Amino acid sequence: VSLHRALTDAAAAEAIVPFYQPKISLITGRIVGFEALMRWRQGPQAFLAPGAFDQAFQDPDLAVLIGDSMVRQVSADVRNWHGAGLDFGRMALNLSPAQFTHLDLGNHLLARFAEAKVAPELFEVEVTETVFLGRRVEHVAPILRQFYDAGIRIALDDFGTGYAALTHLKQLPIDTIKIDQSFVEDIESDTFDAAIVNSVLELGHTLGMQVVAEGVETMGQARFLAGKGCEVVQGFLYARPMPAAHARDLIVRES
Ligand code: G
Ligand code: G
Ligand code: MN
Ligand code: NA
Repeated sequence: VSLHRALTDAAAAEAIVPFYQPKISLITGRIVGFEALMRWRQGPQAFLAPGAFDQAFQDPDLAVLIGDSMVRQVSADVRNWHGAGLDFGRMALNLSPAQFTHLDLGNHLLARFAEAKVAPELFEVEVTETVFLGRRVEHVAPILRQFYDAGIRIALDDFGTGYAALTHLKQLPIDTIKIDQSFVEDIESDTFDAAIVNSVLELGHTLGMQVVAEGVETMGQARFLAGKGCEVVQGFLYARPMPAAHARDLIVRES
């Protein structure tokens, strides 16, 4: 079967599942939120990351199908955790350009949250700069405003790797900037990366935004980031993305 067909079937069978990776405060050491990341279940212990199948996302219908399946499953997990009185901070959902262009996404996402009986205030959405390409920004801006007004936070993902349009920071209701892991990797040895990270932290903080560093793998990187005033980090140093049951255990243990 083709990859496209296999993924369509997988989405219908809910075999594309969310894994969860915590975001950690460098100030308190505590979990301040999670990011939901899709994984394709191949067997009881075998999961594929999206890099292995994301070329199929060129088809917007498939991207929407899988994105919506993720939204439903993540909402159900959030409902479960919140209903049990667990404090996990905010749950971040990645949204792709296809979800913005092929759906009435503003109303759709809020309807999904209502169906699952979860408050929008429990969520953050992560968008990359690719959702603003061309003149899409005119379509996307009011949707982000609708999310923002409903209490959902907005994060700009992979910051600095795309069309670094600083005008987006000015025009859109952005709460959080996520520094891409490519800038974090060599932060201790590469003076360009260090300067870029430092500038993004300063820019974000001056604008009243939270700045999250991604891909933190070593204590050295974490210390460096803390020294530059970064408050929130995410990466293998703290935890890899994990299945829902493990994330729940982690929240119970840490609270
Ligand atoms: O988990 P991993 O680092 O392999 O994710 C790779 C990419 O896939 C990331 O850029 C991430 O934004 C994207 N991605 C992961 N989960 C989702 C999801 O649920 N929906 C969308 N639209 N993109 C996702
Ligand atoms: O594009 P986005 O930032 O949404 O994708 C995050 C991706 O980064 C996920 O696929 C996740 O599995 C991966 N990731 C998370 N933490 C680390 C890390 O510390 N190191 C590396 N190499 N990848 C990471
Ligand atoms: Mn992300
Ligand atoms: Na990223």
